Amino acid sequence: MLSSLLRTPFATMHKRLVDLLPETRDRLAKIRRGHGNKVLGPITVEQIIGGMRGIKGLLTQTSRLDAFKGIKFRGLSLPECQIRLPSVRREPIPEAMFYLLITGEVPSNDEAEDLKKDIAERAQTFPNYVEKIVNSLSKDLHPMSQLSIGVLALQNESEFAQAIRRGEKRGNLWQSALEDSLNLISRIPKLAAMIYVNKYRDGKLGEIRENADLSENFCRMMGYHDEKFWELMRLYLTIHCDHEGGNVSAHTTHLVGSALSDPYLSYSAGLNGLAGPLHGLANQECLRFILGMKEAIGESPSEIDIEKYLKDTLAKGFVIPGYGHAVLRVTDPRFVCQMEFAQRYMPNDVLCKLVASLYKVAPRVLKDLGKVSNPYPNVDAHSGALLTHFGMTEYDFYTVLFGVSRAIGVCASFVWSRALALPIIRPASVTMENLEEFVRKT
Ligand code: CMX
Repeated sequence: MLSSLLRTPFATMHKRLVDLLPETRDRLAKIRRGHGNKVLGPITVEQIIGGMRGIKGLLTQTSRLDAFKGIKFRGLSLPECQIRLPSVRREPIPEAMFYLLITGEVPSNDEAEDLKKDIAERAQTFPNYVEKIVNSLSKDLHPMSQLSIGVLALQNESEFAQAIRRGEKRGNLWQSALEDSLNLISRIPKLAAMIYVNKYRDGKLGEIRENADLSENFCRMMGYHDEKFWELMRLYLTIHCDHEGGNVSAHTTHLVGSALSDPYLSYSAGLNGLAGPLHGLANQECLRFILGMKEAIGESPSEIDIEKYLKDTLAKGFVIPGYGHAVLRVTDPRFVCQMEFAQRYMPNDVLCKLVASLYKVAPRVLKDLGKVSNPYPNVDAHSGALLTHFGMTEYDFYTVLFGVSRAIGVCASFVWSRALALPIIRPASVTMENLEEFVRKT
Protein backbone atom coordinates (compact mmCIF):
# COMPACT_ATOMS: atom_id res chain seq x y z
CA MET A 1 0.00 0.00 0.00
CA LEU A 2 1.37 3.39 -0.97
CA SER A 3 0.72 5.88 1.78
CA SER A 4 -0.21 9.51 1.47
CA LEU A 5 3.46 10.16 2.14
CA LEU A 6 4.31 9.13 -1.40
CA ARG A 7 5.71 12.12 -3.25
CA THR A 8 6.09 12.15 -7.00
CA PRO A 9 9.78 13.09 -7.26
CA PHE A 10 11.03 9.97 -5.54
CA ALA A 11 8.19 7.75 -6.68
CA THR A 12 10.56 5.38 -8.48
CA MET A 13 12.63 4.55 -5.42
CA HIS A 14 9.58 4.43 -3.18
CA LYS A 15 7.68 2.16 -5.60
CA ARG A 16 10.67 -0.11 -5.96
CA LEU A 17 10.86 -0.41 -2.20
CA VAL A 18 7.17 -1.27 -2.04
CA ASP A 19 7.80 -4.03 -4.62
CA LEU A 20 10.79 -5.38 -2.73
CA LEU A 21 9.16 -5.44 0.69
CA PRO A 22 6.96 -8.56 0.51
CA GLU A 23 9.67 -10.80 -0.94
CA THR A 24 12.33 -9.51 1.47
CA ARG A 25 10.04 -9.94 4.46
CA ASP A 26 9.15 -13.39 3.21
CA ARG A 27 12.83 -14.38 2.87
CA LEU A 28 13.50 -13.29 6.45
CA ALA A 29 10.39 -15.04 7.78
CA LYS A 30 11.47 -18.28 6.07
CA ILE A 31 14.94 -18.09 7.61
CA ARG A 32 13.47 -17.38 11.02
CA ARG A 33 10.77 -20.07 10.85
CA GLY A 34 12.89 -22.82 9.39
CA HIS A 35 16.30 -22.13 10.87
CA GLY A 36 15.86 -19.86 13.86
CA ASN A 37 17.54 -22.25 16.28
CA LYS A 38 20.63 -23.00 14.17
CA VAL A 39 23.97 -21.94 15.66
CA LEU A 40 25.95 -19.48 13.51
CA GLY A 41 29.07 -19.31 15.63
CA PRO A 42 30.45 -19.72 19.14
CA ILE A 43 31.12 -16.79 21.48
CA THR A 44 34.40 -16.84 23.34
CA VAL A 45 35.18 -15.29 26.69
CA GLU A 46 37.70 -13.07 24.89
CA GLN A 47 34.95 -11.71 22.62
CA ILE A 48 32.77 -10.80 25.60
CA ILE A 49 35.64 -8.88 27.20
CA GLY A 50 37.10 -7.63 23.93
CA GLY A 51 34.39 -5.42 22.47
CA MET A 52 32.36 -8.24 20.85
CA ARG A 53 34.87 -8.44 17.97
CA GLY A 54 33.68 -10.81 15.27
CA ILE A 55 30.42 -11.80 16.99
CA LYS A 56 27.74 -11.86 14.32
CA GLY A 57 24.77 -10.36 16.11
CA LEU A 58 23.23 -7.81 13.76
CA LEU A 59 21.19 -7.94 10.58
CA THR A 60 22.38 -5.20 8.19
CA GLN A 61 21.06 -5.11 4.64
CA THR A 62 23.00 -2.23 3.19
CA SER A 63 26.67 -3.25 3.24
CA ARG A 64 29.10 -5.94 4.33
CA LEU A 65 32.71 -5.56 5.39
CA ASP A 66 35.23 -8.23 4.48
CA ALA A 67 38.46 -8.17 6.48
CA PHE A 68 40.55 -8.67 3.33
CA LYS A 69 38.46 -7.15 0.53
CA GLY A 70 37.00 -4.16 2.34
CA ILE A 71 33.51 -2.75 2.13
CA LYS A 72 30.88 -3.83 -0.37
CA PHE A 73 27.78 -1.72 -0.74
CA ARG A 74 24.95 -4.08 -1.64
CA GLY A 75 27.56 -6.40 -3.11
CA LEU A 76 29.45 -3.69 -5.03
CA SER A 77 33.04 -2.79 -4.18
CA LEU A 78 34.09 0.86 -4.22
CA PRO A 79 35.67 0.65 -7.70
CA GLU A 80 32.48 -1.05 -8.95
CA CYS A 81 30.38 1.75 -7.46
CA GLN A 82 32.63 4.29 -9.17
CA ILE A 83 32.05 2.60 -12.52
CA ARG A 84 28.37 1.76 -12.24
CA LEU A 85 26.63 4.45 -10.20
CA PRO A 86 25.47 7.67 -11.89
CA SER A 87 28.06 10.39 -11.47
CA VAL A 88 28.83 13.95 -12.60
CA ARG A 89 32.46 13.24 -13.49
CA ARG A 90 33.82 9.99 -12.11
CA GLU A 91 32.68 9.78 -8.50
CA PRO A 92 29.10 8.63 -7.80
CA ILE A 93 26.60 11.22 -6.67
CA PRO A 94 25.51 10.63 -3.04
CA GLU A 95 21.87 10.32 -4.11
CA ALA A 96 22.75 7.33 -6.31
CA MET A 97 24.44 5.70 -3.34
CA PHE A 98 21.34 6.16 -1.19
CA TYR A 99 19.22 4.62 -3.94
CA LEU A 100 21.59 1.64 -4.10
CA LEU A 101 21.61 1.16 -0.32
CA ILE A 102 17.84 1.37 -0.09
CA THR A 103 16.89 -0.85 -3.03
CA GLY A 104 20.00 -2.98 -3.60
CA GLU A 105 19.86 -1.89 -7.23
CA VAL A 106 21.97 0.45 -9.33
CA PRO A 107 19.72 3.37 -10.31
CA SER A 108 19.42 4.51 -13.89
CA ASN A 109 20.41 8.09 -14.59
CA ASP A 110 16.73 9.07 -14.53
CA GLU A 111 16.12 7.35 -11.23
CA ALA A 112 19.14 9.02 -9.66
CA GLU A 113 18.03 12.33 -11.16
CA ASP A 114 14.54 12.02 -9.58
CA LEU A 115 16.06 11.48 -6.19
CA LYS A 116 18.59 14.27 -6.70
CA LYS A 117 15.79 16.76 -7.45
CA ASP A 118 13.77 15.59 -4.48
CA ILE A 119 16.71 15.97 -2.13
CA ALA A 120 17.61 19.42 -3.48
CA GLU A 121 13.98 20.49 -3.06
CA ARG A 122 13.81 19.25 0.52
CA ALA A 123 17.10 21.02 1.29
CA GLN A 124 15.39 24.34 0.53
CA THR A 125 13.03 23.94 3.46
CA PHE A 126 15.09 24.16 6.58
CA PRO A 127 13.21 24.90 9.82
CA ASN A 128 13.79 28.41 11.04
CA TYR A 129 13.83 27.45 14.69
CA VAL A 130 16.72 25.03 14.09
CA GLU A 131 18.64 27.77 12.30
CA LYS A 132 18.16 29.98 15.37
CA ILE A 133 19.33 27.24 17.73
CA VAL A 134 22.46 26.55 15.67
CA ASN A 135 23.25 30.24 15.24
CA SER A 136 23.01 30.74 19.00
CA LEU A 137 25.62 28.08 19.81
CA SER A 138 29.01 29.15 21.07
CA LYS A 139 31.64 29.10 18.32
CA ASP A 140 33.92 27.36 20.81
CA LEU A 141 31.65 24.32 20.92
CA HIS A 142 33.13 21.47 18.91
CA PRO A 143 31.49 21.21 15.46
CA MET A 144 30.43 17.61 16.19
CA SER A 145 28.57 18.70 19.32
CA GLN A 146 26.89 21.42 17.24
CA LEU A 147 25.94 18.86 14.58
CA SER A 148 24.47 16.49 17.12
CA ILE A 149 22.46 19.31 18.73
CA GLY A 150 21.23 20.43 15.29
CA VAL A 151 20.09 16.93 14.31
CA LEU A 152 18.35 16.56 17.65
CA ALA A 153 16.60 19.91 17.13
CA LEU A 154 15.33 18.73 13.72
CA GLN A 155 13.48 16.00 15.61
CA ASN A 156 10.52 18.31 16.03
CA GLU A 157 9.86 17.66 12.32
CA SER A 158 9.75 13.90 12.66
CA GLU A 159 6.98 12.16 10.69
CA PHE A 160 8.07 8.94 12.35
CA ALA A 161 7.45 10.32 15.85
CA GLN A 162 3.99 11.45 14.69
CA ALA A 163 3.27 8.03 13.24
CA ILE A 164 4.17 6.44 16.57
CA ARG A 165 1.92 8.90 18.41
CA ARG A 166 -1.06 8.14 16.19
CA GLY A 167 -0.54 4.40 16.66
CA GLU A 168 0.61 3.51 13.14
CA LYS A 169 1.08 -0.23 12.62
CA ARG A 170 4.71 -1.35 13.04
CA GLY A 171 4.70 -2.78 9.52
CA ASN A 172 3.99 0.68 8.08
CA LEU A 173 6.58 2.62 10.06
CA TRP A 174 9.16 2.30 7.28
CA GLN A 175 7.22 4.91 5.29
CA SER A 176 7.64 7.69 7.83
CA ALA A 177 11.17 6.40 8.45
CA LEU A 178 11.91 6.95 4.76
CA GLU A 179 10.31 10.39 4.82
CA ASP A 180 12.41 11.42 7.85
CA SER A 181 15.51 9.88 6.29
CA LEU A 182 15.12 11.85 3.09
CA ASN A 183 14.57 15.04 5.07
CA LEU A 184 17.56 14.34 7.29
CA ILE A 185 19.88 13.49 4.38
CA SER A 186 18.71 16.64 2.55
CA ARG A 187 19.06 18.95 5.53
CA ILE A 188 22.17 17.74 7.25
CA PRO A 189 24.45 19.38 4.63
CA LYS A 190 22.86 22.76 5.36
CA LEU A 191 23.20 22.18 9.08
CA ALA A 192 26.87 21.27 8.63
CA ALA A 193 27.44 24.25 6.32
CA MET A 194 25.86 26.59 8.88
CA ILE A 195 28.23 25.28 11.53
CA TYR A 196 31.14 25.77 9.13
CA VAL A 197 30.37 29.35 8.08
CA ASN A 198 29.46 30.36 11.65
CA LYS A 199 32.66 29.00 13.12
CA TYR A 200 35.21 29.73 10.42
CA ARG A 201 33.69 32.28 7.99
CA ASP A 202 31.39 35.28 8.05
CA GLY A 203 28.25 33.30 8.86
CA LYS A 204 26.81 33.67 5.33
CA LEU A 205 25.68 30.52 3.56
CA GLY A 206 26.23 30.07 -0.16
CA GLU A 207 23.20 29.47 -2.38
CA ILE A 208 22.14 26.03 -3.49
CA ARG A 209 20.98 25.00 -6.97
CA GLU A 210 17.91 22.96 -7.72
CA ASN A 211 19.68 20.96 -10.42
CA ALA A 212 22.87 20.28 -8.44
CA ASP A 213 23.69 17.12 -6.54
CA LEU A 214 24.02 17.01 -2.77
CA SER A 215 27.78 17.29 -2.93
CA GLU A 216 27.86 20.40 -5.09
CA ASN A 217 25.18 22.10 -3.01
CA PHE A 218 26.94 21.23 0.23
CA CYS A 219 30.19 22.72 -1.05
CA ARG A 220 28.45 25.81 -2.42
CA MET A 221 26.79 26.46 0.95
CA MET A 222 30.20 26.30 2.64
CA GLY A 223 31.61 28.72 0.06
CA TYR A 224 33.59 26.27 -2.11
CA HIS A 225 33.17 26.79 -5.85
CA ASP A 226 35.91 24.61 -7.32
CA GLU A 227 34.39 21.70 -9.28
CA LYS A 228 37.28 19.47 -8.26
CA PHE A 229 36.38 20.07 -4.63
CA TRP A 230 32.78 19.09 -5.40
CA GLU A 231 34.18 15.90 -6.94
CA LEU A 232 36.33 15.26 -3.87
CA MET A 233 33.24 15.74 -1.71
CA ARG A 234 31.40 13.17 -3.89
CA LEU A 235 34.19 10.72 -3.23
CA TYR A 236 34.19 11.61 0.46
CA LEU A 237 30.43 11.27 0.88
CA THR A 238 30.40 7.95 -0.98
CA ILE A 239 33.23 6.19 0.81
CA HIS A 240 32.23 7.19 4.35
CA CYS A 241 28.51 6.47 4.06
CA ASP A 242 28.30 2.91 5.34
CA HIS A 243 30.57 0.27 6.87
CA GLU A 244 28.16 -2.52 7.79
CA GLY A 245 26.33 -2.54 11.10
CA GLY A 246 28.88 -3.04 13.85
CA ASN A 247 30.84 0.24 13.80
CA VAL A 248 30.02 2.60 16.64
CA SER A 249 27.99 5.19 14.69
CA ALA A 250 25.90 2.65 12.73
CA HIS A 251 25.47 0.36 15.69
CA THR A 252 24.37 3.19 17.99
CA THR A 253 21.86 4.52 15.47
CA HIS A 254 20.47 1.03 14.99
CA LEU A 255 20.33 0.36 18.73
CA VAL A 256 18.53 3.60 19.57
CA GLY A 257 16.21 3.12 16.58
CA SER A 258 15.27 -0.33 17.84
CA ALA A 259 13.46 1.40 20.73
CA LEU A 260 11.35 3.04 17.98
CA SER A 261 13.10 6.34 18.57
CA ASP A 262 12.85 8.31 15.34
CA PRO A 263 15.73 8.78 12.87
CA TYR A 264 16.73 12.17 14.33
CA LEU A 265 16.98 10.89 17.92
CA SER A 266 18.78 7.80 16.67
CA TYR A 267 21.28 9.54 14.43
CA SER A 268 22.05 12.27 16.96
CA ALA A 269 23.13 9.43 19.27
CA GLY A 270 25.11 7.84 16.42
CA LEU A 271 26.92 11.14 15.84
CA ASN A 272 28.03 11.23 19.46
CA GLY A 273 29.75 7.90 18.86
CA LEU A 274 31.24 9.14 15.62
CA ALA A 275 32.76 12.02 17.59
CA GLY A 276 35.02 9.61 19.51
CA PRO A 277 38.77 9.70 18.70
CA LEU A 278 38.93 5.96 18.06
CA HIS A 279 36.14 6.31 15.47
CA GLY A 280 35.28 9.33 13.30
CA LEU A 281 37.30 11.94 15.16
CA ALA A 282 40.44 10.13 13.98
CA ASN A 283 40.22 12.08 10.70
CA GLN A 284 40.96 15.39 12.43
CA GLU A 285 43.70 13.72 14.46
CA CYS A 286 45.31 12.42 11.25
CA LEU A 287 45.77 15.84 9.76
CA ARG A 288 47.06 17.18 13.06
CA PHE A 289 49.52 14.30 13.06
CA ILE A 290 50.71 14.91 9.48
CA LEU A 291 51.13 18.65 10.14
CA GLY A 292 53.04 17.91 13.34
CA MET A 293 55.28 15.50 11.47
CA LYS A 294 55.93 18.08 8.74
CA GLU A 295 56.81 20.66 11.35
CA ALA A 296 59.16 18.28 13.16
CA ILE A 297 60.97 16.56 10.28
CA GLY A 298 60.23 18.66 7.21
CA GLU A 299 58.34 18.38 3.92
CA SER A 300 60.25 15.49 2.42
CA PRO A 301 61.66 13.44 5.25
CA SER A 302 63.65 10.23 4.77
CA GLU A 303 62.14 6.90 5.77
CA ILE A 304 64.55 6.81 8.72
CA ASP A 305 63.27 10.19 9.94
CA ILE A 306 59.66 9.03 9.64
CA GLU A 307 60.42 5.81 11.48
CA LYS A 308 62.01 7.73 14.35
CA TYR A 309 59.08 10.17 14.49
CA LEU A 310 56.61 7.30 14.65
CA LYS A 311 58.55 5.49 17.34
CA ASP A 312 58.80 8.66 19.42
CA THR A 313 55.04 9.16 19.07
CA LEU A 314 54.33 5.61 20.20
CA ALA A 315 56.81 5.90 23.07
CA LYS A 316 54.86 8.91 24.35
CA GLY A 317 51.79 6.66 24.54
CA PHE A 318 49.94 8.02 21.49
CA VAL A 319 48.42 5.90 18.72
CA ILE A 320 49.25 6.53 15.07
CA PRO A 321 45.94 7.99 13.92
CA GLY A 322 44.51 6.64 10.67
CA TYR A 323 46.19 3.27 11.12
CA GLY A 324 44.58 0.08 12.36
CA HIS A 325 41.06 -1.25 12.16
CA ALA A 326 38.81 -3.45 14.24
CA VAL A 327 37.80 -5.58 11.22
CA LEU A 328 40.04 -4.84 8.22
CA ARG A 329 43.31 -6.71 7.87
CA VAL A 330 44.55 -4.97 4.72
CA THR A 331 44.95 -1.39 3.50
CA ASP A 332 41.45 0.09 3.52
CA PRO A 333 40.13 0.37 -0.07
CA ARG A 334 38.72 3.73 1.01
CA PHE A 335 42.30 4.89 1.62
CA VAL A 336 43.30 3.55 -1.81
CA CYS A 337 40.51 5.53 -3.54
CA GLN A 338 41.72 8.71 -1.90
CA MET A 339 45.33 8.01 -2.82
CA GLU A 340 44.23 7.54 -6.45
CA PHE A 341 42.32 10.82 -6.28
CA ALA A 342 45.45 12.57 -5.02
CA GLN A 343 47.56 11.05 -7.81
CA ARG A 344 45.02 12.12 -10.43
CA TYR A 345 44.33 15.67 -9.29
CA MET A 346 47.25 16.80 -7.12
CA PRO A 347 50.33 14.65 -7.73
CA ASN A 348 52.68 17.27 -6.30
CA ASP A 349 50.79 18.18 -3.17
CA VAL A 350 53.18 18.23 -0.20
CA LEU A 351 50.78 16.81 2.39
CA CYS A 352 49.53 14.06 0.05
CA LYS A 353 53.15 13.10 -0.59
CA LEU A 354 53.74 12.97 3.16
CA VAL A 355 50.69 10.69 3.52
CA ALA A 356 52.21 8.43 0.85
CA SER A 357 55.62 8.45 2.58
CA LEU A 358 54.02 7.61 5.91
CA TYR A 359 52.25 4.67 4.24
CA LYS A 360 55.66 3.26 3.24
CA VAL A 361 56.91 3.24 6.84
CA ALA A 362 54.05 3.07 9.36
CA PRO A 363 52.86 -0.51 8.65
CA ARG A 364 56.35 -1.85 9.36
CA VAL A 365 56.68 0.14 12.59
CA LEU A 366 53.24 -0.92 13.80
CA LYS A 367 53.90 -4.57 12.86
CA ASP A 368 57.07 -4.47 14.94
CA LEU A 369 55.01 -3.58 18.02
CA GLY A 370 53.73 -7.14 17.83
CA LYS A 371 50.26 -6.35 19.16
CA VAL A 372 48.55 -4.35 16.41
CA SER A 373 46.02 -6.53 14.58
CA ASN A 374 46.03 -4.38 11.46
CA PRO A 375 49.05 -2.15 10.76
CA TYR A 376 47.58 -0.64 7.58
CA PRO A 377 45.89 2.72 6.95
CA ASN A 378 42.14 3.20 7.31
CA VAL A 379 39.80 5.73 5.68
CA ASP A 380 40.90 8.57 7.95
CA ALA A 381 44.58 8.52 7.04
CA HIS A 382 44.19 10.48 3.81
CA SER A 383 41.14 12.71 3.83
CA GLY A 384 42.65 15.68 5.69
CA ALA A 385 45.45 16.13 3.17
CA LEU A 386 42.95 16.19 0.29
CA LEU A 387 40.66 18.67 2.00
CA THR A 388 43.58 20.91 2.93
CA HIS A 389 44.65 21.02 -0.73
CA PHE A 390 41.40 22.82 -1.55
CA GLY A 391 41.69 25.20 1.38
CA MET A 392 39.58 23.37 3.95
CA THR A 393 42.19 23.48 6.67
CA GLU A 394 39.88 23.59 9.69
CA TYR A 395 40.50 20.04 10.80
CA ASP A 396 38.20 20.06 13.81
CA PHE A 397 35.39 20.26 11.23
CA TYR A 398 36.39 17.07 9.41
CA THR A 399 34.31 14.66 11.47
CA VAL A 400 31.24 16.71 10.56
CA LEU A 401 31.86 15.79 6.91
CA PHE A 402 31.97 12.15 8.00
CA GLY A 403 28.67 12.77 9.82
CA VAL A 404 27.00 14.19 6.70
CA SER A 405 28.05 11.08 4.80
CA ARG A 406 27.26 8.48 7.46
CA ALA A 407 23.63 9.72 7.57
CA ILE A 408 23.16 8.13 4.12
CA GLY A 409 24.07 4.63 5.27
CA VAL A 410 22.48 4.58 8.70
CA CYS A 411 19.23 6.05 7.38
CA ALA A 412 19.01 3.36 4.69
CA SER A 413 19.53 0.76 7.41
CA PHE A 414 16.97 2.46 9.64
CA VAL A 415 14.34 2.21 6.90
CA TRP A 416 15.03 -1.50 6.43
CA SER A 417 15.05 -2.21 10.16
CA ARG A 418 11.54 -0.79 10.39
CA ALA A 419 10.46 -2.43 7.14
CA LEU A 420 11.51 -5.79 8.54
CA ALA A 421 9.99 -4.89 11.92
CA LEU A 422 13.17 -5.84 13.71
CA PRO A 423 12.65 -5.99 17.48
CA ILE A 424 14.16 -3.91 20.26
CA ILE A 425 17.80 -4.84 20.82
CA ARG A 426 18.49 -6.33 24.21
CA PRO A 427 21.52 -8.62 24.40
CA ALA A 428 22.36 -10.33 27.66
CA SER A 429 25.38 -9.46 29.76
CA VAL A 430 27.40 -11.37 32.32
CA THR A 431 29.15 -10.32 35.50
CA MET A 432 32.79 -11.04 36.31
CA GLU A 433 31.50 -13.61 38.86
CA ASN A 434 29.56 -15.34 36.07
CA LEU A 435 32.74 -15.53 33.98
CA GLU A 436 34.78 -16.85 36.92
CA GLU A 437 32.17 -19.50 37.60
CA PHE A 438 32.12 -20.43 33.92
CA VAL A 439 35.91 -20.80 33.69
CA ARG A 440 36.00 -22.83 36.93
CA LYS A 441 33.54 -25.31 35.46
CA THR A 442 35.21 -25.67 32.03
N1 CMX B 1 48.77 3.04 16.74
C1 CMX B 1 49.24 2.54 17.90
N2 CMX B 1 48.75 1.46 18.50
C2 CMX B 1 47.73 0.84 17.90
C3 CMX B 1 47.19 1.28 16.68
C4 CMX B 1 47.73 2.44 16.11
N3 CMX B 1 47.26 2.97 14.98
N4 CMX B 1 46.18 0.46 16.32
C5 CMX B 1 46.08 -0.46 17.29
N5 CMX B 1 47.01 -0.23 18.24
C6 CMX B 1 47.19 -0.95 19.51
C7 CMX B 1 45.92 -0.79 20.36
O1 CMX B 1 45.90 0.45 21.05
C8 CMX B 1 46.04 -1.99 21.26
O2 CMX B 1 46.99 -1.70 22.26
P1 CMX B 1 46.77 -2.20 23.79
O3 CMX B 1 46.64 -3.68 23.72
O4 CMX B 1 48.00 -1.73 24.48
O5 CMX B 1 45.51 -1.53 24.27
C9 CMX B 1 46.65 -3.04 20.34
O6 CMX B 1 47.31 -2.33 19.29
C10 CMX B 1 45.65 -4.01 19.75
O7 CMX B 1 44.62 -3.28 19.13
P2 CMX B 1 43.95 -3.83 17.77
O8 CMX B 1 43.33 -5.15 18.08
O9 CMX B 1 44.94 -3.77 16.67
O10 CMX B 1 42.89 -2.71 17.45
P3 CMX B 1 41.39 -2.55 17.97
O11 CMX B 1 40.51 -3.40 17.15
O12 CMX B 1 41.30 -2.68 19.46
O13 CMX B 1 41.12 -1.00 17.65
C11 CMX B 1 41.33 0.95 16.32
C12 CMX B 1 40.99 -0.54 16.33
C13 CMX B 1 40.92 1.54 14.99
C14 CMX B 1 40.52 1.66 17.42
C15 CMX B 1 42.85 1.11 16.56
O14 CMX B 1 43.57 0.51 15.51
C16 CMX B 1 43.29 2.56 16.72
O15 CMX B 1 43.25 3.09 17.83
N6 CMX B 1 43.71 3.23 15.59
C17 CMX B 1 44.06 4.63 15.61
C18 CMX B 1 42.80 5.47 15.62
C19 CMX B 1 42.07 5.40 14.29
O16 CMX B 1 42.66 5.54 13.23
N7 CMX B 1 40.74 5.24 14.35
C20 CMX B 1 39.87 5.30 13.14
C21 CMX B 1 39.33 3.95 12.73
C22 CMX B 1 38.39 4.08 11.56
C23 CMX B 1 37.06 4.62 12.00
O17 CMX B 1 36.34 3.93 12.74
O18 CMX B 1 36.70 5.72 11.61
